Amino acid sequence: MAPGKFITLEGIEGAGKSTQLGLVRASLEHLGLSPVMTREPGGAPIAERLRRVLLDPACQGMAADAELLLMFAARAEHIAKTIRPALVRGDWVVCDRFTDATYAYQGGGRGLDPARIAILEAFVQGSLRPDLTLLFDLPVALGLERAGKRSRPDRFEAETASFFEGTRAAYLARARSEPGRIRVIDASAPLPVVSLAVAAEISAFGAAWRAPRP
Ligand code: T5A
Repeated sequence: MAPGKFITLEGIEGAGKSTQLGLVRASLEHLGLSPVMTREPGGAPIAERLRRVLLDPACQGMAADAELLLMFAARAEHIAKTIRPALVRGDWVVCDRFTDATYAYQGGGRGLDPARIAILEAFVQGSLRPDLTLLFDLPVALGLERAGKRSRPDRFEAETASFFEGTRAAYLARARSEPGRIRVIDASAPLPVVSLAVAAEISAFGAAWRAPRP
């Protein structure tokens, strides 16, 4: 059996990833697939417990290295319990955030050295990398305005605009370095326009892999 494919969604706060997840699922189901939908941090019982610590506003002031290691601890659990078993079964996996978020938030936002993140990436993931990543890009002010409608901001949503400028810049730098994998979607556009772009990307990627091989 062919291994499944791994699709991730990325972007700064309020970029609209969660809003588009249903459409991603529907586009894949249209191709006859039953994708496993998951998220980070989280996606497995112990990883979800680590997520609560990572997002808890009461944990403000956590050391950047501790935050980085907890992200990868949650990821190790998520890969072992959810992602790898699904891919081995031949299922497709759609994940709301993955390691590009670590390069963006802990690298671009917190200022940690990407070379150290790469060491943990290799240690925790081996050769596992997403096959396709949709990066929802929009100006920081607009993302924060959209996310700001929530009553109780989590630990990351409480960060400054300059933190998210660093995060966005790191995301865009990764997209420039891996244009084949990371597809940038203009998330500042009205919802129907973003949805059309998402459906086009997913359909093109899905159809290419679902097409009968000679
Ligand atoms: N994190 C995560 C790290 O620091 N390192 C890591 O390695 C990982 C994996 C996770 C946090 O963890 C951090 C990053 C995050 O801060 P989360 O709750 O999962 O926390 O946070 P987000 O994934 O950022 O979720 P958000 O809900 O903030 O962002 P979304 O999902 O991108 O935004 P969404 O879809 O909820 O949309 C926000 C609002 O905008 C509207 C929606 O209706 C909604 O009200 N909207 C639009 N409005 C107008 N036009 C459009 N095109 C719109 N699209 C959406």
